[in-house]
Amino acid sequence: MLRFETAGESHGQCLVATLTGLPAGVPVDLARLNRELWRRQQGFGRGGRMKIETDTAEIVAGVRHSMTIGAPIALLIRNSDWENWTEVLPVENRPDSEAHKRKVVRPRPGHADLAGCLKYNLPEARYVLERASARETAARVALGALAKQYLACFGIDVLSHVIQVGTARLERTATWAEIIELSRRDNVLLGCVDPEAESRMKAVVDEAYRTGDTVGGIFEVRVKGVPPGLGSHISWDTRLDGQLAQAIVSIQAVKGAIIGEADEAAWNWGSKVQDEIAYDRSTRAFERGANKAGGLEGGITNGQELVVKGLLKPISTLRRPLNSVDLETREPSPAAYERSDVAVVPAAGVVGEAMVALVLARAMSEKFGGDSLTESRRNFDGYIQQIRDY
Ligand code: EPS
Repeated sequence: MLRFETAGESHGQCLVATLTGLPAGVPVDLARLNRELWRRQQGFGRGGRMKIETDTAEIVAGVRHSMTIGAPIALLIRNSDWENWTEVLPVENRPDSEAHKRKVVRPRPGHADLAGCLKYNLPEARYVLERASARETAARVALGALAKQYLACFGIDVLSHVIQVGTARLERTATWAEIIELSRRDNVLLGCVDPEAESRMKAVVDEAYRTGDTVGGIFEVRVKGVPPGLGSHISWDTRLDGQLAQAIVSIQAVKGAIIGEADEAAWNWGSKVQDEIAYDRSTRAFERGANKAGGLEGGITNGQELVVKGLLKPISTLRRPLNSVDLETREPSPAAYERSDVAVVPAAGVVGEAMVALVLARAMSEKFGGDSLTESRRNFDGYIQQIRDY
């Protein structure tokens, strides 16, 4: 079983992450991994922090000669900003520590600040926000890049694009070719395939900058080459749609996930939202006229493209702060403002890709097993033949 874990705080020394369960022999391309980290840092609406960081991963275990060896993979991503925080967040307490603390005593509505203070019995929110921060998603993207490289061995590709920022929406379906082209760009504005829609999205972010506000949106993750039969209808926790929804909603600021066109299906007639089944005798393949289900039926992949959307609420740190309460005086007080992002939808899409890739990689390793890639591929090829012969 594939397992992963991350550790690290936003202004600590580094982020660290481990991934256990990949078979030996998976090719690992560090430049490709770092390109994913770069993609996560892009987009109009990111704050000053992204000018400080140039995220790069150091793999310290589990990969040798550009190949997995079957052992746990461990990696770290250093925080360049750490040099500005060594006195604020030292590991060992010092006599002068109190003077250097940067306390956050006016919790931000919508952030983990207050709930985290209550739960962990902390007098102020610094330690809470350090870990709640979306900085952690850099570690997820690094692990997701490894999962993507494993999936690529089976012809599976995971990508994303932005379909909405605030009220500005892409009003058509993006083609796979457009999404590939988008992923190769060296200039990322808002991660939308359509220039006209993207300029409307930019106008919304401009307005947020002007008014001291923030804005959310919707990203869509698409996966090509998924075989039928990943996940299972047999139990609530084996359903792949549920696993994907959890993975997507676990991303900081993401509050909803949509599988396929579920948002349209919810108000439509049953006769209008299912993908009818046909059979081509010459290719011996089942076919669908559409993919409204987003490639999942009964919690099982059906061989169609996988489509999952993430709904991102606006970032909760506002330059024009909302009402809050001072934790020390208990008096009404505007919420704290720390340097922050204004819009992060394209970056969240890249994190969404990583989370989907990790869930799919786990489902693939569960179904096809194998201690080496050769063994996994043999099992995979045998299963694909079984599907062809069905
Ligand atoms: C974040 C606040 C900002 C973001 C950060 C998430 O960081 P800082 O407080 O250092 O300006 O830039 O995101 C990242 C650092 C990142 O790598 O995505 C927050 O409070 O969640």
